[in-house]
Amino acid sequence: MKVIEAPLDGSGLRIGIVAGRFNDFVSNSLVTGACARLVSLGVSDPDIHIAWVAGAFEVPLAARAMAESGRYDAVVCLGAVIRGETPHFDYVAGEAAAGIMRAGHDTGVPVVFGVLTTDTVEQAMERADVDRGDKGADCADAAVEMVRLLGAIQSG
Ligand code: INI
Repeated sequence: MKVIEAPLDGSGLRIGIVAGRFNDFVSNSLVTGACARLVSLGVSDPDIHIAWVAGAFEVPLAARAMAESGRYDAVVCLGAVIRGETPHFDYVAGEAAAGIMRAGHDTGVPVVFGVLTTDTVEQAMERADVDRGDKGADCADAAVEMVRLLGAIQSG
């Protein structure tokens, strides 16, 4: 038996981040946590590019464009869809999740899902806060791990 190693080593990687401005008080925390973790994993700051879009609904298209560009090893998608604030929560959240997954599957580039879907603002803040849930950092870990895992699988 062999476990395929996927070290959390971000050195030399170029990472795209797509973030939704809607509920930007949440997205800002997610972006802060993701960038801090990427740098601590060895990604150099100039190799992290952030694209802001209007909201979660727009995230998949920008993520796909980044993935297709060939300029990024992985794309981290961040945002917050909060049920209390919208009757079309299910459409926005569902389309964002499906589109983000498709962007990754269609391009072969890891595209990580960090769009929070919560019932309340408090839940979203708790998950995004760098001193509590730090979901942005989790997504940074997932992105680097997936790049290294796919590389290890491909190289045998
Ligand atoms: N976008 C979000 O990212 N989060 C939300 O909670 C949200 N709500 O509440 O509607 C939201 N809507 C905007 C949507 O993502 C698009 O930007 C907009 O519909 C324009 O296409």
